[in-house]
Amino acid sequence: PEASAPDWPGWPEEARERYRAAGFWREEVLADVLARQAQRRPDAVALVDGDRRWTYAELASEAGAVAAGLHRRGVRRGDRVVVQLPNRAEFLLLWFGLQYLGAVPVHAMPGHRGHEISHLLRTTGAVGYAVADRHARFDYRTLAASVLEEHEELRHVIVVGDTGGLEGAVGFGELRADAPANSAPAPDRPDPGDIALLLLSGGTTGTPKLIARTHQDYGYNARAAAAACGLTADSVYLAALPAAFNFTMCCPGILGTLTAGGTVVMAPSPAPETAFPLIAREGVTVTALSPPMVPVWLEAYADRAPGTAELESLSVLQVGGARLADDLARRVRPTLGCGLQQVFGMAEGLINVTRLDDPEELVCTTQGRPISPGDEVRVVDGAGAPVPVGAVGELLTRGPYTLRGYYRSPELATTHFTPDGFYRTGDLVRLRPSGHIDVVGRVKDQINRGGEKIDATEVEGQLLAYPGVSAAALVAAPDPDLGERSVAFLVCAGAPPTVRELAAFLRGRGLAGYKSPDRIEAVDAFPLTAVGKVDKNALRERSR
Ligand code: J2J
Repeated sequence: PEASAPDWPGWPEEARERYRAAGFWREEVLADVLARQAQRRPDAVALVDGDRRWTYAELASEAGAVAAGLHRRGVRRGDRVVVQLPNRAEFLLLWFGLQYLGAVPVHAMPGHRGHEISHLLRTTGAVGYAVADRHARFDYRTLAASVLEEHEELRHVIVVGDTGGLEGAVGFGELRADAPANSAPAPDRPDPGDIALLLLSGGTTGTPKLIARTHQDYGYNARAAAAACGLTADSVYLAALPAAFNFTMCCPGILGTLTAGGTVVMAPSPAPETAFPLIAREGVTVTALSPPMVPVWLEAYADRAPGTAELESLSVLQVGGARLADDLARRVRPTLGCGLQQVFGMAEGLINVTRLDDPEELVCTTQGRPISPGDEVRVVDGAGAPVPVGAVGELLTRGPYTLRGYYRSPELATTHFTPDGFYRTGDLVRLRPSGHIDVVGRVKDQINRGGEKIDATEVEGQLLAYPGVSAAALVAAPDPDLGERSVAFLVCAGAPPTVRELAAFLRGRGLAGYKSPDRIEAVDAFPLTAVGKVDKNALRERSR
């Protein structure tokens, strides 16, 4: 019997019974996914990183060794560990090591800095923080050193690579070597209804919100997404977007591929120079990109000498995270020679995908339909009343892998959820008669910068700290490459800062770089709506 932890509202008993009876939820934890494959296909390749490879048996044994090392250092079931690692094998070795212990990875993005990491540590009370030594010209050890000082509960800093003498840090290799052979700790098995991982939401309330995903809901998400994407034991998935992203992790991504018994290949970057040779060498069959990379891939492949067949093995290119333009969508199959699958998902749960056998017109112009028969979707007007099929409204959803409330944020229960448990996505959509969804806009105060979500309120709070700035509003402006870029409207005494000055200032405050405004517009005052709020629609018009 899974008692719903006080940290987050789980599903009501009636729904839990329904999801179990329908077979959506199983009496399984995420560690079982790997353990089962290690039994069934011990010698099949599970994971590839550069020249390093792990069979399922090896991956399971490594995860056990990592679990043992963590256990010896005092990490226990239910403990939270913030994981901020690039796409390297260690991401998965640590992730499954934590799963083997029943400990909870908290997914941070590579671009996060002190502001975001401190928030994650504070909100979750994490005992551990895992980083790479250096990645993408940034030294994560300096970040680790600064948060170590501020967070008392943080006892373990794990560094993949060289600890650089950072006090209190343990090297990933050392952690693993600590464990004598066959010393996996006695299983302290979590309940399938327990939290298996914590994901960060795009957020629209001023501080990033966390999403608790349980073993049974995330395990189902992986299975349902793998089925909708046609994954099998022959599938080879290239993890090109950050592994910590819910899309890359589970839709179907890494976990879906392992669920199907396939192979996961870690790509350090989605750039064609890196990804194309990996696809050719490893026989990659499926990968996922965010929309800004699509024209980059199309152009790079069109420029290849005639007859190159680097992408020959690729059968599906998934694209999601932001709206893909129809004309780009139409060029995927003719240029890359593979199928397109649009993915409209969210860390909160609901995943929509176009099916591989959908008519080309739907594949190129819609963002898919829900992956599970248990997904319920409603499209409503501003007053919460359903709109007719074909009309635009806000998408509401509930289902077997969609949250019922944020982690440690009871105050968001009424703003982000309906009384009957539907999550308000903040997305404006139109439903086709086939059930396919067109994403046409949003009501949430967010900028979607090529798939990276920026919470306007959070950044505005930071902008107000800039000397002389008395009011700030961040809005999205259309951008040919990223879809959207951020524009900061500032009311300031004296000359406004330049983009670079502001970026340096925000970096100094520990804010992730992608949240820095792309453009600055100084104004004397903001246009106001009839009720006296900043008229962001008017600002958006002005930013075009
Ligand atoms: C338009 N907007 C989209 C799309 C997401 C799979 C894929 C993406 C995410 C993700 C994810 C969109 N067209 N195809 O978690 O598992 C916008 C919507 C949505 C928000 C969620 C996955 N795909 N979006 O992007 O939690 O506004 O998840 O509500 O980062 O991205 O953002 P996030």
